[in-house]
Amino acid sequence: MKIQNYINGEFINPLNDQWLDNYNPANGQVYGSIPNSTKADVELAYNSAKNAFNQWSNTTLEERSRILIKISELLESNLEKLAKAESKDNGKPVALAKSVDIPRAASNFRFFANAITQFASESHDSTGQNAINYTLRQPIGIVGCISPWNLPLYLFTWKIAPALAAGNCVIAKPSEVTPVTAFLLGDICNEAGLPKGVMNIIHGLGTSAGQAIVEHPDIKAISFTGGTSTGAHIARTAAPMFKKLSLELGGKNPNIIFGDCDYENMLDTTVRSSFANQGQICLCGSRILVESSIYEQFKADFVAKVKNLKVGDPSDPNTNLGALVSKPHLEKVLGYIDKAKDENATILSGGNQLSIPNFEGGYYMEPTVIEVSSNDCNINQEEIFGPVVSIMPFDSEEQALSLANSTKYGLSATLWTNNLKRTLRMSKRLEAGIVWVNTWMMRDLRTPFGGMKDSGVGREGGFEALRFFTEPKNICLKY
Ligand code: TXE
Repeated sequence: MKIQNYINGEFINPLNDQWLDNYNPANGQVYGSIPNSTKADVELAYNSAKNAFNQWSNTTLEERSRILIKISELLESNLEKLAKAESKDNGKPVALAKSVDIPRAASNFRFFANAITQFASESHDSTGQNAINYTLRQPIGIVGCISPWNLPLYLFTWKIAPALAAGNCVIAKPSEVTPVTAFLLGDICNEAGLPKGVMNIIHGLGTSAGQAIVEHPDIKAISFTGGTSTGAHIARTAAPMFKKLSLELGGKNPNIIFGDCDYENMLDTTVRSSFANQGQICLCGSRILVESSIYEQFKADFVAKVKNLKVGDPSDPNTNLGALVSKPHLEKVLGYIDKAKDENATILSGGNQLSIPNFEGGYYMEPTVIEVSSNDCNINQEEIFGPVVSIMPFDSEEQALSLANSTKYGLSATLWTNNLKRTLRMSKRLEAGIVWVNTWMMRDLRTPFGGMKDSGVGREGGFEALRFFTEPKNICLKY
């Protein structure tokens, strides 16, 4: 499969004619090539976006909304094809792509198509001064959207949809590891009637194509989801140009379980929050903290469930975990198991690479549960981003809070308890952008999404995303 850049509504080769291999994680085989784009390709995309901006930013909201809804419908009608493509590119189970990734991409477009028609700005009657102040929310212009490989189309569209809805033109770069569904989106945009140049998709490495987007002086806002160190690098690069930044970065999320919770629901959801998408979701609860009174029971029940998870062929509907996204990533995750052993942690389940019959070259790994005695170890402090969770006990609410907050990250936290007062107390004090109580990863697209501390800056979702992708201008009118 030959992937091309999508610029000005057309599919074109990179100007340097250089290409990168694209791998199928399920079997480790190369199955396609993608452009190794550079600054010159970004410049071409920028010029096409610039030419399109005047028309798009002046298109009526009804028309913008109609086109975005059409994109959403086309994503839905291509569900099967897109889900298979996502699975082949990323290694995730087809069933997961079909039930989560692709429907969510369609929802992103539908949601922001509607949200923009409800996006109001403020006005103030400046009493006693014979003046009215009102605020215009204007599109920023040309914006950059850079997304990761774990939820490829889901996160790509999470940025693009609000950017377009707000009237911007976009230069977007999917991860070089998972470019295919972003490539397929180009055709869908054309079919939906999105004017040429409004959306441009550049493929290639972060250090060249991504860096060129961030360095471009006239791309005034960057929405980025990815690793914390890459986010820090982007912030340093963008700072002298005073770009608007929204950075959604890593997590090391606590999953805090009290003895008074609804046990069966907690157990099933904790298996999911630990290993969904092979543990490669920034929201996965990778540090499980359990009240001492139920610790031994939880340990036995959880490990038994984890041992029953099926790892293998992503196209098999019974598969729970597919392949990890790439060989380097698998090696990185396995490296953390070695670190855990060095730190005398106890591997309760898994810990090894897996060879699956007929998929021998694939990047598979056993779902892994590690018991730790301290929160200071590597596996409790660093984002592993794979099918690896740690468990440890706590004795009191205060200790649970202290353990939960003792990492540099602050993306999400999950709390399992039926005690209302404790819920209110703890939710307030947890250092996280999102707190789930008695559930996990239940999303309402109207809510703000993002993290504290090293998990990023800014919030996306709902009107927060539309605020990010617009420039507020105050107009003071004296009468
Ligand atoms: O991410 P990168 P990587 C975490 C996770 C993972 C680690 C590294 O812990 O192990 O990050 O993953 C582009 N200028 N998350 O290396 O590098 C890159 O091409 C502009 C958490 O894959 O952050 C890709 O499109 N762009 C996470 C995107 O950034 C650059 C999801 C993300 O890649 C760039 C993924 C540069 N200089 C990984 N360098 C989450 N928060 O959900 C890279 N890119």
